[in-house]
Amino acid sequence: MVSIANQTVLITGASSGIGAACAQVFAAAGARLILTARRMDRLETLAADLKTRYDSQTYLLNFDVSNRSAIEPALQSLPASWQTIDVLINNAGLSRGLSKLHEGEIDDWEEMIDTNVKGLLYITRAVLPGMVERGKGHVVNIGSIAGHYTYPNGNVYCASKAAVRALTEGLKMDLLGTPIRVSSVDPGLVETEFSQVRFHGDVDRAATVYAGLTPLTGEDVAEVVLFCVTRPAHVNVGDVILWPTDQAGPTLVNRRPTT
Ligand code: NDP
Ligand code: 8X3
Repeated sequence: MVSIANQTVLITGASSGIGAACAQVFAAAGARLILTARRMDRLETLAADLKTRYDSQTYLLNFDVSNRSAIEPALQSLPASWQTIDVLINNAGLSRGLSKLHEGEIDDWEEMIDTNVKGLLYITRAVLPGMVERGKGHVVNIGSIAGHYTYPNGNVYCASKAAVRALTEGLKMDLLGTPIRVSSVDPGLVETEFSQVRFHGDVDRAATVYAGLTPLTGEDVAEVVLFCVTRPAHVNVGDVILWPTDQAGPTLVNRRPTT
């Protein structure tokens, strides 16, 4: 295992769920963290917690990953001591809606594609040249089982994660001959705010997604991300599919009766 201590790790979507768990796990391992999201109050609370627990150094950036013109200025605003990014965790993402394509909300599609695909591209395009120039870096994309297996009514979300899978593969090819590594961690059901966002704030409907089964936690995913980036330099973990034990397919889950 190679140490991540004092390496600079940029995590998108660190205000919740898997991204916030990555912040915790990487802070515990001694990394310096650039945390990004739209909800700055969440990031501030998280950074204070990381300072108390681990005496972590953090730098917060407030931008929408789908706002192309916001990303370069945000990264350029980093102080010199934060400009060298060693690890980029492309985590920010969301699903909106779960409906047949011919009944889908086009605004929902736009938001998913703009965030999950275009946002990931924008931030990668901004961060990666520095890694290539320095001959050091690792990009970890948070994909999904949805990028491997399409499920009914998942159409556009699944397509966005299939795009992430293609981009991970393409990036690895384009970076061949450089020491830059590219990984994808692709979980099944993880209990976060994901389903609340998918169902536009319907907390009760979101809870039914995880009812009677034991889903993954954000920390389960974060530990695999840490595993990927702490392998020796000659080892590139390409793609990890991470299932809850209670899940064997996107719609094939083991639910115990709830009373
Ligand atoms: P959460 O809703 O808990 O967290 C999503 C994070 O993404 C938040 O921090 C949110 O921050 C950020 N985000 C969303 N849209 C934007 C945007 N336009 N600009 C900047 N940040 C944004 O969900 P998860 O933690 O579950 O999701 C994280 C990733 O994991 C996503 O890519 C998701 O697709 C993927 N995933 C999730 C699974 C699950 O079952 N939960 C399974 C497989 C993959 P803010 O709103 O403050 O901007
Ligand atoms: C999130 C997991 O199965 O809800 O990517 O699409 S799933």
